[in-house]
Amino acid sequence: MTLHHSPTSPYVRKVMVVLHETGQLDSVRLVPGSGTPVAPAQSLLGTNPLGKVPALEREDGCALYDSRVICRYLASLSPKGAGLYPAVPALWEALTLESTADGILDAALLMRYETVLRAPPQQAADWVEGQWGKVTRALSVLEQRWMAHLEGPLTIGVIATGCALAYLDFRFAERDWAAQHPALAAWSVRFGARDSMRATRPE
Ligand code: GSH
Repeated sequence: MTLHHSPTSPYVRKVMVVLHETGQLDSVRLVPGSGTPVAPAQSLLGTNPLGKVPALEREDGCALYDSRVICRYLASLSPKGAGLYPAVPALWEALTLESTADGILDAALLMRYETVLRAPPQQAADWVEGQWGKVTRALSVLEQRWMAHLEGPLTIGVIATGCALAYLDFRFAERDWAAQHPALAAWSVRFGARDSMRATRPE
């Protein structure tokens, strides 16, 4: 299989962590696919018309895209992947946690694009702060409602949360989210020590 990849994409990192945790690293060839909405990677568009990484070309030539689809597919290929998607009703918990973490990433990425792709006079500060409001509300809910799940067995929701918090550290360190969310921050440090997270840390 071929994975269109970017070393700094947190969505790609979700996929890479799943590959590590399920022992499937050797089954995937990585090809560079970094791009932006204004400069998509041309090599990627034949696989994902949306121009986003991650995108996976399966052995049979079919394309899968969106990290949620790819992670679930890869987990289905390995006995070690079963626990990442527990049986219902726990499945709904894991998927909702993944959606919360991905929502943090969606808001954070919009903030990032606003500041790196637009000239300062075009940047909308209230819109950026509106995105950060989504992030901080979600962080509060993670800390109030989801710590037991995060401390439990590894699920796709746990992996997505680890990748989302690490992305905030990577791109928005100056916002110091950890100061307001100490329990979540302590969990993030512990989760970041896993081999799969250490091996996928962006430079
Ligand atoms: N929902 C998608 C997923 O979970 O895979 C989001 C993927 C995404 O936005 N990837 C970014 C990208 O490729 C890199 S972090 N952006 C290029 C673009 O939006 O054109």
